[in-house]
Amino acid sequence: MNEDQRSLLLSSSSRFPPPQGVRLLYGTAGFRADAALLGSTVYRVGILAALRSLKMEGSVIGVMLTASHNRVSDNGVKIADPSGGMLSQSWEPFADALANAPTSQHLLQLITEFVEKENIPLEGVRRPEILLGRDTRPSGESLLEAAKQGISSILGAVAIDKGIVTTPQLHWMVRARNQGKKSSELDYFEQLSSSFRCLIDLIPSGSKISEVDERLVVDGANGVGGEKLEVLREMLDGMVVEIRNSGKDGGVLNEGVGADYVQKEKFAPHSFGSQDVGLRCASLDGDADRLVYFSVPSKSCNKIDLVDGDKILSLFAIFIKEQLNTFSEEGGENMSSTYHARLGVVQTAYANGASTDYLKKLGLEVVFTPTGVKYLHEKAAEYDIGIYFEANGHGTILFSESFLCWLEARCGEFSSVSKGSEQQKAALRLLAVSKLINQAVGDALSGLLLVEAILQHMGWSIQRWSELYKDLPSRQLKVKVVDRTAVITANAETMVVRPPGIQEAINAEAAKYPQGRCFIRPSGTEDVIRVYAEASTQEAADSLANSVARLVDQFLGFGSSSK
Ligand code: 16G
Ligand code: MG
Repeated sequence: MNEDQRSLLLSSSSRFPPPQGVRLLYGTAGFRADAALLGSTVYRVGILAALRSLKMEGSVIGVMLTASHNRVSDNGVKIADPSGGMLSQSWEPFADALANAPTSQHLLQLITEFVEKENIPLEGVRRPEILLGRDTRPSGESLLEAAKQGISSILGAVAIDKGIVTTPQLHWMVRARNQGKKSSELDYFEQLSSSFRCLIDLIPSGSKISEVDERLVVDGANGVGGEKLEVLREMLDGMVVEIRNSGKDGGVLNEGVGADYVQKEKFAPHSFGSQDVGLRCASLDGDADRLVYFSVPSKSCNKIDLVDGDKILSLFAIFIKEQLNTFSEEGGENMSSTYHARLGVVQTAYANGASTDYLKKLGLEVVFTPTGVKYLHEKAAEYDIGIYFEANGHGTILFSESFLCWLEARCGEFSSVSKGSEQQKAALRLLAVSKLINQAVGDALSGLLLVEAILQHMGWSIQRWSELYKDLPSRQLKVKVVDRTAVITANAETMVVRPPGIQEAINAEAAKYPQGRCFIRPSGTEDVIRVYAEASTQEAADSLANSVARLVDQFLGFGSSSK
């Protein structure tokens, strides 16, 4: 590292001293904390992003300022790699070390060692480029400044501010830019709206939905998703969408609103209620990378019928499978080449057991990974079509390059020999899905449009969709413990290997209840252990969750060390 670079780093970092007595971790999806603590972390992430760009031969890297569904006083920062996916896990320890370096000297030493170890061409010819995005949090603006300072403390690095965007928009832009494709926000909206239109135009003529089902009401969590959906709505003629909680009417981000609230509490969000009985409703989270649907079944209470990520996954899987089946039906063998597309479904331990049974009965290959998009995404990318969803509503569908090439070729072939055939329509639909659904990360806006297109295609109401299977009752709890890192899990978080003895105790509890299933895991975003239980009745699920929470407290709680 040359002298100019050293002194630049030393002088700029002295303006962003780290907070005292706080240890910040990159966690499941980036750093998250009270916004007041994050200035130095965001500045340092700016440095890391510039180094990552240099390491990746000048590819564009993304930095997103958001704390998703957390309260408005929090904020966070995460990094998008050149593919648009999450930062490579191999760099996470460096991110942790960087965030926690106590002084500018320590910081400089860490960077120098890392640059050497990773062979990062600091004085090369490349100009690292970083796309910056932020959600609607008031702290976003000053943290943006910190990120810019971090980026410009690597000589030659350039920050490009994309303003207020959803998390998936930023990931999409990074991916598109690195692929040499059009990558502006308008391009994003145009791609979504034109592929949606294509799916609608290909709806079989017999499919009809009733008038009441034409209307969709969306809860924008008082975050960035609502305002972006308003723009998108202008480009979608014929879609009736009402947007509430768009943040304009004084509502607070994520307070009693949003996908996380709706999914965990199973209550209608603020400004939804008895006037909405029977309507199809959807809820986004604060940065619009999660989507759940719901309906209000009766006027008498605020309880909802939740249609979660598992059911979105099931809807997508049915539709994709229907299209793939068309290729093997009569006439399909006339194609010049066949392609046995591998379709896979990826879930986590939080997936409702009823959804997994349902998907397996459809004949689908279902695999499990630990919680966190980076794990699900990586697994889904192993298939020609990999559909992944967390129950909380984060998910997407990934298409392999080779399958897309095959589809493109088939479309060309069909248009000369069997124009208008079912096979051609199926190929066109799958291509449209691959353009509509975000290939970089789960995206509530593109997911919403795909759900809407498929429901119209099937002629289904939300009630018909919800009845695909009946969720097993479940309960989630969290328990404060002395040290959550003492819990080590295995088998996609379905069993605990440490501390010894606790898994046997959990098994013994679960065995007491019909269809009882329970697991615990350390949260990656909060300092707690999470407990998930499901069983054949709500009372049983509650009771199982409570007894396992007590076990967690006995083994790991504040009284545990003296026992
Ligand atoms: C983050 C993850 C989400 C996961 C959640 C779990 C990403 C982009 N987001 O929000 O996938 O479900 O954390 O939180 O990876 P927890 O570890 O606190 O339960
Ligand atoms: Mg989110």
